Order: sequence, then structure tokens, then C-alpha cells
Amino acid sequence: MSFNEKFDQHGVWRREFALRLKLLAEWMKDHDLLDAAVEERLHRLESQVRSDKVMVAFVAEFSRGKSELINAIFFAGYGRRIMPASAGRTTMCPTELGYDAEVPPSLRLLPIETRLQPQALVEWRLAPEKWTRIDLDVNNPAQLAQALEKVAEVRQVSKDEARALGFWHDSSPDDNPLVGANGLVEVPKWRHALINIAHPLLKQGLVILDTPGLNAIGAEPELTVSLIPQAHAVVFILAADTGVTKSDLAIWREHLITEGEASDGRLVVLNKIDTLWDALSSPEQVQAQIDRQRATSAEILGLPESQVIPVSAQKGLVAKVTHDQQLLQASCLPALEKALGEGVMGQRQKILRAAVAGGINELRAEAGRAMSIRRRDLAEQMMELRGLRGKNVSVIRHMRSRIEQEQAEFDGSGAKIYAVRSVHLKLLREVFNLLSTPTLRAELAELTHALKQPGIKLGVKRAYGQTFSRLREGLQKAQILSTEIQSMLTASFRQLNAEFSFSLQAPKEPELTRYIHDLDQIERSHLQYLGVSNVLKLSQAEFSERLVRALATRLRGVYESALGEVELWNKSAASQLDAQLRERRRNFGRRLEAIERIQQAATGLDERIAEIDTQEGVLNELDAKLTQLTSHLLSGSAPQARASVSFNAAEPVALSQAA
Ligand SMILES: Nc1nc2c(ncn2[C@@H]2O[C@H](COP(=O)(O)OP(=O)(O)OP(=O)(O)O)[C@@H](O)[C@H]2O)c(=O)[nH]1
Ligand SMILES: [Mg+2]
Repeated sequence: MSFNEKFDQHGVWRREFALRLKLLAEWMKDHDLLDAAVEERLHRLESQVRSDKVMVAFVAEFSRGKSELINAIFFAGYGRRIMPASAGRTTMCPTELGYDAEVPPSLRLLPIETRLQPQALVEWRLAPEKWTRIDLDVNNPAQLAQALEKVAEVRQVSKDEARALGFWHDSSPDDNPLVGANGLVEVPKWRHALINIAHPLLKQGLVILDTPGLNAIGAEPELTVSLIPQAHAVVFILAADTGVTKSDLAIWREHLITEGEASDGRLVVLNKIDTLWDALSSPEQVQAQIDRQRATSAEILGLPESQVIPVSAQKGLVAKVTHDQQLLQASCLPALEKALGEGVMGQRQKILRAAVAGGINELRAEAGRAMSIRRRDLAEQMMELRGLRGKNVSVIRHMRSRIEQEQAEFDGSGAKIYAVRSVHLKLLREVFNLLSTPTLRAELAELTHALKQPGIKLGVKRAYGQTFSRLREGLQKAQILSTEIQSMLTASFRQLNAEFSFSLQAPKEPELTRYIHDLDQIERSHLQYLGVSNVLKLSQAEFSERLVRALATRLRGVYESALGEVELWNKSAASQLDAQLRERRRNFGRRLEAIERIQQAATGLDERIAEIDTQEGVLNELDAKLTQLTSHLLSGSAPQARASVSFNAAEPVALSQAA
């Protein structure tokens, strides 16, 4: 199955899931099963599935054919070249293609001058007025292609200006752009481009990231330390005629392999195989050459050969536009699409579905609990009423006063229940504090300060190491606290259960240590970035500030996920208490009402008993229906296809986003 087909299938699943979830929510609401925790859980599941994005980044040295490959895989339907692809350096700024229903079809461009200000890219995204917007006419491929030419625009600036913009580093002259006869250097006109179009794949949550060649990648730290590591798959492109060059290898090392992590989310494309087609060689000879290049490249990059896929992007595009089946097969593009589909999408689907399945199980447990409270109440009433059989008026009156007394006692001990709640909240505040923005900000201020010290070059690893070990310590502390809170909660719930025959169960405690893994990964990507040649740039204050900004936004994401988990935990505990209190109050009301009716002989005892019987039956049906509805959701969540090419989506990132 090709990437496009697989993606479509994933989209269908997501739409169906959202629909089923909505039905489940309505049904639960109708049957009074929707408490705050269940609602929150439903909401999370819904947005998790709705907003699930899959980012595929194309990274390579300039002119390897990144943009052409994007054209061939995704945009051949327009009947022409859409993304500018030409000899020499073409794409000058990172270009993200995606779909956001709130924004009209457009190309938005962030001026390069924004680099003179400290805000991170993520922050600029929130300031639409700072972007230049060009509306796109998606029904007019020529207009579309012409508008997109903008991502190739450049500006001539003085060396000083280039330095301020981060394109000129006295410390690493080899990476600097060439100086023209007029003493000016060429820099990109734009810092980032966002293309918003309702392409079917983009509509379903695919985000494509096209990047410019080497220098510009290095010049935007955020690309290296945030965007590329967070992509679910990275396609790295080589040219078949040259194989792995020195600069290819530099990019591969800087951006695509992270020590200690599998190269699973990486796919290598050996592009331009058509340059090896040659009328003077037999097809076998050509194939032998391609095979050789493939084997050598795989070996140099340290990958299995199956992860290196030879194609011709250009011939693939031409073949699709001219409907030439033979050429399409020769271009090998379908094989690449298959690998992308089964590898990237297959893995992504698996991860999302597994995450969703966990959520549904919790949901079922939570709703199941509400039902078991009701079931127990009915059983109690039943016993009480059965006990009344054959009893005289005074016994019934006595029974009534006993229930009233019980009720008064229960109301009196409400304070005990609230005490549990307030102790819980007080302890939680400490956890919240450990994960809060001010704590993070203080840590990063220290790192910024450290990085600005003259001669930090050799101490970068240590400065990061210190900050990160404090962050890890904080998370560990939060985890220890959570575990303590959990045991306190379990104990007090047990006590309340014994005293009031509640069926409280402490919700699953948050797993904060999981985020330590995210921290490790972030630290590694920064150190790797700084380990190559960029470390010299730290002598520029703006550079280290930009870097720490990028770091801050990524860390904030991690901490927000962690906080979200703690909040859900808290909500689930609180809503259980609320639900039990509410149900118990109702239970007293119902019992008194039943006795009253019997006293007034409005209903016979037997009729009342039969009524409870019916209610029990209804409850059983409800329970069965809940099981049915949730397993329906789960069955849709079973992974359907197994990936035949095994490369995983960037797993930790995907999981933390999913959480
Ligand atoms: N013969 C041949 N040429 C190709 C192929 N793929 C791309 N090209 C050409 O290579 C040149 C560069 O392609 P681009 O897609 O612009 O390369 P890029 O990697 O996006 O380069 P930058 O945007 O500069 O980073 C263009 O002239 C393409 O037409 C291919 O499969 N075969
Ligand atoms: Mg390009």
C-alpha cells in the first residue's frame, strides 16, 4: 500500500473513531455516566485522535532533490511542478506544508529579520500579523507554483548584517556564504514558510517539512534541535551519481543520527537513478551500478540496505503527470511510497492506536465504577425492603428513623471526606510547583548565563549536563512525591471505603519518569548540534539566546504533558469522591422515599421490590452496552497492518505527544 493510500486509510479510521466516541459520550450523558473525569478523558481521546499530526521531514544537502521528491510523491496531481526545484540552491527557508481549517489557503512567510529578535519560532507562529501572507488559488496550479517561488527568494546584505542574522561566523569561515564582488553576501529573504492548502493528505494531518541545504539548516538552531527531532520520519536524500559525499555525511551526522538511538525513523533515498540510465549499457549493467551505490551508501551510513531506496524523483514526477506507467515503474517511486506508507504510517498508527486503547480502558473502568455504586445501592435497598416483609407499622416507622439517623451521621462526617480532599490538594500543589513554568524558567536562565561565559566551548557539555540533571532530579522528585500521594490516597480511600462502604479506587498514578526519557533525548540533540561546529557560535550572545529559547519551548511541551497527566489524576480522584457523595445522598433519598410510600400504602412492598428488580435489569443492560460500545472503539484500534519495512516513527516524541 502506498503512503497516500495508507494515509487515507488512517484518516478514515480517525473519522470513524471520532464519530463513535461522540456517540459514546452522548450515550453516557443520557445515562448519567458522565462525571468530570470521564468527560476529561473523552475530551482527551477526541483531541488526541483529531489533532494527530504526522510530520515527515525531507533533509539533505542542497540540490539532492528534496523538493522534487515532494512534488513527485504528493503533488503530481496538480499536473506540474509545484514546489520550486531547480539546479543549485533553490529552497532557501524551511517550508512547512500542512492544513489548518482556520486559515485560508495561503503561503505565509516570516521575514528573516525576525532573527534579530529573541522570540523562538513557536512564538512567531502565534503572531500572524508578523508574517507576509499570499493567498493561494488551489484550483490554479500555475498561480500556486508561482506563489511558492517565494521560498527561493534571497537578499543581499553586508557582512555585519549577515553576522547579526546568524549567517556569518568568524569562527567557522568554511561555512560562511561567498562574498560577492560588491562585498555583499546572499542570505535567505525569509526565515520560515508555512503553506496551508487543503490537499487531501494534508487535511488528514500530514505535515511535510522541506528544508534548505546545509548552511541554512545549520543557521536555524530550532530546525535542528526541535523540528527535525520531532518529525515522525525523516527522509534523507543522496544523489545516485555521487553517493555519500563528505557534506552528505556531515549532515547525516549532525541531524539524522542520534547516539544511543535507533536509526528507525530514517529513510534514505538514493535519488536521480536516471542519471545512471545509459543507452550504451545493458539494463543489467545499469541495475548493477545502482545496486552497488545502494550497498556502499548503506554501509557508509551504517544502515541495512533495505532502508536505502533508489528512485528517480524527477522521472517519477514526469511519469505521473504524463500517465506513463512504464516510466513510473522505472523511477521506482512506488517502492519508496510503499516504504513510507508501511513504515511511517504503519508505525504511527500503531502508536496512536495503542495510546488510544489505554485511554479507553481507563474510561471503561471509570464509567464501570459509577455503575457498580448504583448496583450496590440497589442491592442494599432490596435487602432493606425484603426485611420489611410481614413487618408491622411500628417496625417500619423504626426503620425510617434509623435511615434518617444514618443520613444525619453521614452528613456529619462529610468533613472527613473533605479533609482527604484538601490534604490531597495540598500535596499536589508541590508536584505542580516542581513542574511549573517559573521553575523551568529559573533553570534556563542559569543555563543561558553559563553559555554566555567566555571560554564556555569546552564546558558546554557540562553546563547542559548540570541543567539537565537538575531537571531530571526535579522530575524524579515529582515522581517520588506522586508515589507518596498515591499511597496516602490509597490508604484514605481504603479507610473511607471501610467506613462508608464506598468503592473508591485510587486512579492510576502519573508516570513522570517517562518524561525523563524525553529530557535525555532533548539534551542529546542539543549536545549533538553543539558538538559539530556550532559550538563556536556560542561566542555570539544572540546565538546562545536563540538556542536556549528553542530549548525552552521544547521543554515546556514536555512539562505541559507531565502536568496534564497530574491534572487528570487529580480530577479522577476528586470526581470519584464527588460521585460517591452524590450517589450516597441520592441513595438516602430513595430509601426514605420507598419507606414513605409503603407507609402511605401508595405502593405495595412487592411492587416496590419488583421495581428494584427491573432497575437492576436495566443496569445490567447498561453495563453490557458500555462494554459493547467501548470494545467497538477498541476493536477499531487494533493495528491492522504490520510494517514490512521496519523503521519506527520517532517513538518517544510520538508517545509524549500522544499522551
Ligand atoms: N536527473 C534528475 N534530476 C533530478 C532528480 N530529482 C531532482 N532533480 C533535479 O535536481 C535539481 C535539484 O532539485 P531540488 O528538488 O531543487 O533539490 P533540493 O534538494 O530541494 O535542493 P535545495 O532546495 O537547494 O536544498 C533540480 O534541477 C531537479 O530537477 C532526479 O531524480 N533525476
Ligand atoms: Mg528544495
